[in-house]
Parts: sequence; C-alpha cells; structure tokens
Amino acid sequence: MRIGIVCYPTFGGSGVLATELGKALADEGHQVHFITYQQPVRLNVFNANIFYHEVRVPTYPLFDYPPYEVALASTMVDVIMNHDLDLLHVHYAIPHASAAYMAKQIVKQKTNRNIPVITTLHGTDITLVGKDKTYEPVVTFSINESDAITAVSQNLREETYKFFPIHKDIEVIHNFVDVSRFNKKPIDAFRKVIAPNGEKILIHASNFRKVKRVVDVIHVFSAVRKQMPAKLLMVGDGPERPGTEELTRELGIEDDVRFLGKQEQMEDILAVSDVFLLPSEYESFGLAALEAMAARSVVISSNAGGLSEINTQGETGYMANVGDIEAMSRFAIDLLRDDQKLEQMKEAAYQQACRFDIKNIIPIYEKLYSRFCRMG
Ligand code: GMT
Repeated sequence: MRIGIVCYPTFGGSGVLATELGKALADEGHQVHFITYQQPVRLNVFNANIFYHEVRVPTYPLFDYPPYEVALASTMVDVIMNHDLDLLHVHYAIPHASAAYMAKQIVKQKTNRNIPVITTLHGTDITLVGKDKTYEPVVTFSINESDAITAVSQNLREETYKFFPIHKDIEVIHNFVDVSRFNKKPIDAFRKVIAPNGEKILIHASNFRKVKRVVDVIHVFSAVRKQMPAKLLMVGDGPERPGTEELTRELGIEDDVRFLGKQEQMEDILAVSDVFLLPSEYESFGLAALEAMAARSVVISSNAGGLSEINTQGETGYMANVGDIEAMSRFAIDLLRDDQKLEQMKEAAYQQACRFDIKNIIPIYEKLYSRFCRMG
C-alpha cells in the first residue's frame, strides 16, 4: 500500500507513535510518505520505502499567523496525487483531521477519487485542546468525516464520546512499543556515572507540561531520598522545567537529580533505571511508561485515563490517585527496599510490554487499511 502519514514531528507521544508505525510499515514493504513540517525526531533510519515531504509555510507580512493548515492540506493534495496514495492516516486531530478533510474534497473534485482518511486520536487533541470551544466544532466535524477513527486506549474512546457528538464507531488500537529495541542490557559505564555507589535510579520522561505534574515527581523522589540513597533522571523539556529545577534546590536534592533535556537514545537511559515515575493528571495511554516497561523499569503512576490499561496494580507497577504523593512515595520506598520484589516486578513489567509489542499491533493497522484501501 502507499500510505500517507501526517503527524507532529516532535518528541510528543503521537509523533513518536506515528513515526514508529511508518517505519514498521515500510519494513513490511509498504510505501510510506510522511507529511509534516519537520523531519520527525524518530525518523532516523534510511529505508527506500520511506519518503518525507516537508510542509512549507510561506510567511507574508500580512500574516500574524501563517496558515499552516492550508499549507498542510495543499501538500497532502500534492502528495496524494503525485505519489498515488491509497490512504491518509492522520495522527492527532488538530489540525490534521480537518486538513485531511479539505485535501480529500480537493482530490475528489480534481480526480473523482475518494481518498480514505483514517484519524487516530491520541489524547490532548480530545481531552485538553480539542474540547476547547475555539476548536470543538471543527474537531467534531472532521472526526465525523473521517472514514475510520481509532483511539489509542479504551479510556480515550470513552472520553471522546463523552465530550464530542461523534456518531461513528471509534476503534481502539492500543499504542505499541518495539520491545527488541528497549530490552537492552544497561551500559555499566553509564550506570556508574549516574549512580557511582550503586544507588537506585528513578526516572521521569515527558514534555514537562502541567498535565504531567512533574512537581509530584520531585516530591516523590525527595521522600525516597530521605529513606535511601537514590538518583533521579529527568528527561525532556518544557514549560515546567525551570520551576521544577528550582524545587530540587529548595528541597536540597539537586545533587541527586539530573535534568538531561530532550534525548533520542531513550533505550540506553531507560535501561539503567529501576522505577519510572508518571504521576500525570491525565494520560490517554502513557507511551513513555510502556517504553519504560519494555526496558524492565517498574512504573509508579497515577491511575488517570488509560494508564490502568497498561499498568497492573501490584504486578507490573503501582498506581495511586492523581496528586497522592504520599501513596506513590510509599510504593516506591517499599519496592526499592525489596530487591527480590523489584526484580519480580521488572520481569512482570517487561512481560506486559511484550503484549503491546509492535509485532502484535502492526497487523491490526494493516487490516484496518486494507478495509479502506482503494475504496475510491
Ligand atoms: O503527553 C503529551 O503531552 C503528548 C501527547 C501527544 O499527542 O504527543 O501524548 C498523547 O499521546 C500519546 C501517544 O498516543 C499517549 O501515550 C499520551 O498518553 C498522550 N498524552 C496525554 O493524554 C496527556
């Protein structure tokens, strides 16, 4: 099949998932065309089946806001027609689903072909940004106009129906992880630099937005640190980072916390960690937690959104109510004191990640595509 993938090219989970999907489809022999404004961060391989089409947004003194959606729709039309695409798969509804609707209408008018559009909902496009009144009518319309709609968790499917008058079926296709990539032996030299005296290593990775509650991460770690020697790695960057760094200094734990910024080699970093902290206000799925589990890290998270679809209480990790720092700290301290339990839960986390292995999920997408392929 010739598949167009539209996504955000950044470190966000939706872009990561879309890029990994495209790479896997290309490995299966499909021709994959990425359409986005920048080379996706995880698009770091050469594959003859992968094409990248940059959306250029010309600026003009009249524009306070350059019209990205118009440029995107025009690029979609160009790629659909010149590369004879079979379908478009857009990740994150805003503005990708509405741009795809526009492209679909233009292609229909020009060629009388009906290019199928599949929209995958990822999370904040529904729960945060999408339901904002400013966007809601366009989001509802363009989701309803998609030929197929998928959501990355059962919870996100329910949230979508709760907040939007969607009259089509939303299929749940869970996110996936390439277990073979994350199941790596820790690099000893790296572990020694981070934790020279064999301290336990906790980790958090996100875009440091409010929804991630990074301040809770610091408080949980501070409670752990009072009980045992430990180190915390903070991966990623975003608006909450300066305040969070300041908090580590206020709590006097700055020597035990390393802010690593945005990182591409997540598998090497996760491989040295014991516990992954994700106390988010909401996660439709929690791809970062799944990647951690594939690297045999035990996830201590909130029980928000779809996190309970991957994390099983007391087996693969622990969950507590959003903001319950005390419970999360207790779980972490008890676990990190018990090496046997830690090893047992690391293995259970890994086994759980294997259920979401890329090999199990790609065929589901291929089956979905074949239902719509060449429907026009
Ligand atoms: O979490 C973010 O802020 C990034 C966001 C995105 O769209 O890139 O992530 C969402 O999509 C991921 C991939 O499907 C999910 O794993 C994340 O849970 C989801 N984030 C939220 O729902 C807050």
